[in-house]
Amino acid sequence: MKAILLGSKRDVYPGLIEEIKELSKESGLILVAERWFSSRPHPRHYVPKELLEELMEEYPSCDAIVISSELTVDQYNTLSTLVEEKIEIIDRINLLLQVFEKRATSWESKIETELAKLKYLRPRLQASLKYSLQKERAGFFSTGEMEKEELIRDVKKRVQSLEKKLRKRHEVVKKQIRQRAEQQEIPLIPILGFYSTGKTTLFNQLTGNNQPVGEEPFVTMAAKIGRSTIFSLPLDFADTVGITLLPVEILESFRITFEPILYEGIAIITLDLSRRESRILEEVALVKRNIQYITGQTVGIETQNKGSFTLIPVFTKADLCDSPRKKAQKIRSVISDKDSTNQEPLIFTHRQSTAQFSHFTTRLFETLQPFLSSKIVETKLEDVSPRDLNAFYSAGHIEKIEYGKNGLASISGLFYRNKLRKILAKRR
Ligand SMILES: Nc1nc2c(ncn2[C@@H]2O[C@H](COP(=O)(O)OP(=O)(O)OP(=O)(O)O)[C@@H](O)[C@H]2O)c(=O)[nH]1
Ligand SMILES: [Mg+2]
Repeated sequence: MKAILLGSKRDVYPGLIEEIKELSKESGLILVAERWFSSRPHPRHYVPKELLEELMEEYPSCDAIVISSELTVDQYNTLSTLVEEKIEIIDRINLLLQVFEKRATSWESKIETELAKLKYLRPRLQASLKYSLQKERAGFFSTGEMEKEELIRDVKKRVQSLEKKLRKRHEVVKKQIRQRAEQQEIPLIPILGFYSTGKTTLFNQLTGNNQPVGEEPFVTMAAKIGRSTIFSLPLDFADTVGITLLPVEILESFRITFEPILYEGIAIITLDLSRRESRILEEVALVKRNIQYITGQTVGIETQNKGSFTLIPVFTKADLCDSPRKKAQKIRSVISDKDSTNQEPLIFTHRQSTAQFSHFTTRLFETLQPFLSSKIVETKLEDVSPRDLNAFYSAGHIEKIEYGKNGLASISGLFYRNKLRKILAKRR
């Protein structure tokens, strides 16, 4: 399908022009032209009328118009009328939902996508009914209107039923994940970020998983938890669905994907160094906004303020960038809420040498450790009987062990606080 991409330079989302192009490609649209007009979007038809007429003349065989932002219901309807409904009008949200639909394979992601689609459709249907009713004499319904009324009622019912299903599932998932956390006492660190920023690639490498990766947007459509045993202590990570700008009511449909795994108050955010700096900064702002919406917590980058959600930036795809360290340092100095950021940024590349990867994981652990201090304790214990040693090994990482003349050991290392507490209680 041939399409023209249209947007206002004054619209709030200028850094992610690449995103709309990637999504268009993913939806099978061939962009034959793009125009960025400098006026504000028109309140009734978004695109200036003259520009629209000019383009219709220039590209008579075009099948669709892609609008880089979300259209209001009124803008959508007026614009459709202006092109005499011969050309499909696709706004950014519609485009995103098309991609989600293509990607959704699990029960959960299918339900989430259908709900999001219906929520997008409902006000548009209502507006379209109102519009047709205005043209009719009051009190008279033609068959078309009756059908529309019925359709709106059906959509409402379906939305309610899907919401109920998701709420139930949400409760189950949340309970399962919390139980898992309580039993295992190992922190869960989600890897968040925009689509195609290398979340799954990082997750696979940290946990030894083999989840699908790919250049296309939204390859991952459901969260996946995996354990990493390459650090001093075992750590759990969660691969997640890419984040992007979504209107709140649509974001709500995807709550179940994120909310149950965001309980630790800390996450990694992957930032693709091959993207433009302005795009990366916008991605950071949007990820922060989404987490804030979902968790109700304020979100900071590398902050240690109590009660606030912390994001640890990991810069990815360094091999696709000329001076990755310089770029990462610059971005970090803008986004970080930490007082001093003299440490080097965390940089990850998929084909790092073993030594580079080991350096990365050491640095990652050092960065995460202070945030997990309520769970991890560094301690030294005297007079440990050799028969208790196994229990200590399973509670953490013994760095040093020394035997005294009495046959008892003194050990020091890093331990999970709760596990240690349980062992010590048994010894008493
Ligand atoms: N050159 C290069 N490519 C990378 C690197 N890391 C990931 N990629 C590629 O980037 C693409 C996206 O990687 P993914 O790990 O699937 O990204 P994601 O963030 O999980 O993407 P979604 O699941 O779609 O949200 C894939 O084609 C990867 O092979 C890297 O360090 N260097
Ligand atoms: Mg992925």
